[in-house]
Amino acid sequence: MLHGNAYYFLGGEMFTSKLLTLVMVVQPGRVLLGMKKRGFGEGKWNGFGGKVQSGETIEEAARRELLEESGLTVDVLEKIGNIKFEFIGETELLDVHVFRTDTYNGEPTESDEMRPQWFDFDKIPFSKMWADDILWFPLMLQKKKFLGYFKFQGHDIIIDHKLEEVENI
Ligand code: 6U4
Repeated sequence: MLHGNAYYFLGGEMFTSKLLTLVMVVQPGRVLLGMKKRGFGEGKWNGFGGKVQSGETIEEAARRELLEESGLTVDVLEKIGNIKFEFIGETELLDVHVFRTDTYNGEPTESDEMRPQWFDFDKIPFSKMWADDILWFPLMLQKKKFLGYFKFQGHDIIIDHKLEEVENI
């Protein structure tokens, strides 16, 4: 199924939404993150992902972005979360589809956009990550599925959020 950008009405205001992917590569006791070298989220450690292009499915986009940014391919990508982000003053919501994989092919390789590094679960650098990550990473690491909504003021402050574990996504 192909997906496009959607329109929402919230509190009488019209929002558009942009589809994005985020892939978390997990191994026993550690997770692969990338230091974002440019663009949205520059200077933060994050999973691998980006915008869904027209003509590709969300999962195809997730695989493409993972390969472009980390050099890895995967056999199984499990869909584990969906998070919507609102930024005060902006009418575009980010609709981020989160995947987890526990096996991968290749070696993590630095790209123009990302510098990959493994982090032990007890050394995840949350202070240098998006502020929402510390809230949903515990669910992701326990293989729980979740839906989230975060409202940001600027790029660092969360002023409202909802996060729920779900059975199916
Ligand atoms: P290009 O087209 O390369 O300039 P850019 O504007 O850098 O893209 P892109 O495509 O890398 O953005 O997408 C942003 C990535 O950041 C996606 O993988 C989604 C992820 N992301 C955005 N907000 C996030 C947040 N609050 N928490 C998080 N990941 C987030 O963990």
